[in-house]
Formats: sequence, structure tokens, C-alpha cells
Amino acid sequence: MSSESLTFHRLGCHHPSQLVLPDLRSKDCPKILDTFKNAFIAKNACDITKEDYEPLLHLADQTVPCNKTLFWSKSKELAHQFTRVQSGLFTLEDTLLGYLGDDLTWCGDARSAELNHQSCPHWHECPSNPVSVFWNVISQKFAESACGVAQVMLNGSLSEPFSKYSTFGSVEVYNLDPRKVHTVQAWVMHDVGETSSNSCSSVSINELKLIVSKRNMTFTCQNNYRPARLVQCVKHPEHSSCASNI
Ligand code: DN4
Repeated sequence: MSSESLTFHRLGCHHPSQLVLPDLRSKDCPKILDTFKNAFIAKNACDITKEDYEPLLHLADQTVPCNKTLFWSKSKELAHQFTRVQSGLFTLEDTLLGYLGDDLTWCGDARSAELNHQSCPHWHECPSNPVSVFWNVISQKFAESACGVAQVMLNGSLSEPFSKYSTFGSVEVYNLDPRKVHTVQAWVMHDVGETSSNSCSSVSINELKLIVSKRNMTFTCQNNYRPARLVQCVKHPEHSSCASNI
């Protein structure tokens, strides 16, 4: 576990410029850290509830401008590389709470007031652990606050680019508010070098299309969305699929 990182590195009030406004300087960092810890410290690591994170959500509330939200599933690295260069788009991890928890594991213990530095339960073994509950609540909030067009980057190199069991497929897509979000736009990205396929017409993407349409939003889908493809091509400039004229 990287409890040390959770404790100090990310709450030093310094952060990369791509974080969505308002930035950390306008926030009370020690208070955010305390509130974060209070959600799970001195509690059983398999017994965390959404309510435990309510005070933190309240304190670190952030909204992303309309049309600027990027969801992703099984495409974390590319999504983050993309928002780093396309600074007008934000993933959850470009917001304060997502940034704080990104790549970290944390938990407490009912018999101690300290961070548990030994071991934390994996989410498959106990779903109500502090990390899973954290991602579920902040993913829900992130989706609820989206407006206009919501983008999602999916991994077309998998047989199921959309999974109803993923956080995107089980939490985020159901918490988009159709009164605010009129369109869900999927970008299905394939690995460079893979024989091209039209994933937008696959069974899996169709399943997503059905969910979105049933919820009264328009669904659009694009294979290998070119701006993101160009980011992939930075590592493979010589590949034939990257060699077309800019
Ligand atoms: P995914 O690519 O299947 O999963 C992304 C990461 O989240 C992986 O490391 C997963 O662990 C982990 N994860 C997924 N579900 C849970 C859970 N219930 N408890 C703890 N960890 C979990 O994509 P996804 O669709 O499940 O999640 C991505 C979407 O949800 C994005 O749009 C984000 O806004 C949000 N989200 C972000 C993160 C993150 O940055 C985590 C969860 C949700 P494993 O399956 O590899 O073990 O880490």
C-alpha cells in the first residue's frame, strides 16, 4: 500500500496543472486529508459505506465544465495521456478526489487508529473496502455532474470493449443525468498494429448503445478517434496505420 503517498505527497498543495479548477490552493489541504482518513480509520476494512465518504465529497466538491468529461474503461493509460495533451478534457483522475486516490491503496483497522500498513483487502474479496467504496462514490458523483456531451474511451482490442461489470458500465453510465447529458460519444481505440476492425458495430458496443438509448440520450461511436490515435502514434511513428499524412 502507498499510505505514505496518500498521507502527504498528494496533499502538499502542489499538483499538476491539468487538474480541473478550483485548484488545491483554494482548498484546506490538512482538513481534506483528515476528512479522507476519517472515512476509514478505526473501521473494519470490509465494512465501509458510501456515507463514510460523504464529508469528504462535501469538502472536495468539483464540477467539470459541460462537454469536457472523459470517462474510460480498460484504457486508463491512453485516456490520461490524452487529457494531458488535450487539456480541455478531464477524466475523474484529473479532478481533486480522483487525483488523490489514483493508483493508491489504503485501509484502516477496527482495532487501531492508524493506517494499516500491512495489508488491505482486494476488491474481489470484499467489495465494501475503503478503496472500492471511494471509487464507486466518486465515480457516481463525477457522472452525475456531467453535462452536454459525455465522452468515453473504450478499448477496442478487447473482445468486450464495454463491460457491464466495470465501473463505467455499472456506475457511471447509469448516473448520467439525461436532463443534462444529451449525447454519449464513445471512442473505441485499438492498439496500434492490430488488424483494423469495426468495434462500433460489435455486440458489446451495441449493449452500451441500448443502455444509453433507453436512458433517452443519443449514442455515437467512433473507431480510433483521430486525436487519440495521434497520441498512440507518438510511440509508433513508423507503423503504416500512423503514416498517413497529418
Ligand atoms: P477498468 O479499466 O476496468 O478499471 C479501472 C481500474 O479500477 C482498475 O485498476 C480496476 O482494478 C479498478 N476497479 C474497477 N472496479 C473497481 C472496484 N469496484 N473497486 C476497486 N477498484 C476497481 O475500468 P472501469 O470502467 O472499471 O473504471 C474506470 C471508470 O471509472 C473511469 O471512467 C473512472 O472515472 C472511474 N474509475 C477510476 C479508477 C482509477 O482511476 C478506479 C475506478 C473507477 P482491477 O480490475 O485492475 O483489479 O483507478
